Amino acid sequence: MTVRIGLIGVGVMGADHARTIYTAAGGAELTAIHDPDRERAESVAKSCGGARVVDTAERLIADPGVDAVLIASPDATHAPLALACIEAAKPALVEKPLAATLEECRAVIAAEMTAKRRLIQVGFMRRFDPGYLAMKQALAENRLGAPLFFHCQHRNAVGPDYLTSELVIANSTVHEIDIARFLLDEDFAFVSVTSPRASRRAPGRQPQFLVMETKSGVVVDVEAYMDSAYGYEVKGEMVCEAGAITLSPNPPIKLREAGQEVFAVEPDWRDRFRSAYRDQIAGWVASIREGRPVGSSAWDGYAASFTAAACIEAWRSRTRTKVTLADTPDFYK
Ligand code: ISE
Repeated sequence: MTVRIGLIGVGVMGADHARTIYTAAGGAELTAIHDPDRERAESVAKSCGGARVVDTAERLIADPGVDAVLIASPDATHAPLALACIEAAKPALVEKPLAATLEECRAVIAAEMTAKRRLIQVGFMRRFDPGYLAMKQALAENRLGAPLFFHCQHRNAVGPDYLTSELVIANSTVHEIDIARFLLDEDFAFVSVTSPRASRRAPGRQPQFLVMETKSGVVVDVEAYMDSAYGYEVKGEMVCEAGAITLSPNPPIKLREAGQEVFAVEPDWRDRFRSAYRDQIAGWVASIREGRPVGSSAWDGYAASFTAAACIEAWRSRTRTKVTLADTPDFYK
């Protein structure tokens, strides 16, 4: 069975997903596209095999020729569209964050539980990155003993204008929150956040430094700097009792030239996580065909946003803040 995918939103990320489905997703085809900017939708459709352009997101979801929906529209639309997909009993891959508010996250979870079907996957693509997967495997083998620290760095070359100090947490470090939960298989108990002064390149937002303590006592720290100027970079090192596991830099080659050793740094996350995005879509398509969920669930999306909200509270109050997330419901285990 070929999974016929409808794509909502073809901005930066949506257009990239369209190309990934068109060029790399076996067993799936891009059948329909909706974007409020019709011209943009038509141009992406043309470059990706000629998918139909549909007038509204609601029509695309209801379209009998669409088996599953990829939601890559602005954050505020994620929850209403995810709810419409659950109502139509269609699986949906929702770009992160799951919703713009925690209340909306809870509404998506409640709808899925009422429907008694796991239909929502959240686009935390790092769970499909070969580096993080190898790290998870190494932890599972337990040769290095228990994890103690997880040091993370997350740098973007240039943050968008709308990115506030709070969004550095809710929009960017939410990736570290999700990947730490995935790798360590547990939730956070306490979080603290502090920030250096804003860079003169982006006076409107501060970089963030998060220290998050898991329930079993692992310390996860994240430096998040969205205006590094030099490129996009994500680092991770898991320090265990008897060794450490470090993500290798992504590029396959280094150059020695004119007295220097250099390697290229990707301009943004689409190149850095190219294979993760591809494997995420392939995993989603396979999960639809086989009827078993993969990747981040709606609960994982909620847990990440809930923890991010606790971090924002900790940043504003300058205090170590308790994370009061409920236990994962059995439905999501
Ligand atoms: C962006 O929205 C993403 O999702 C990227 O993966 C992340 O690294 C970046 O910081 C975000 O702004």
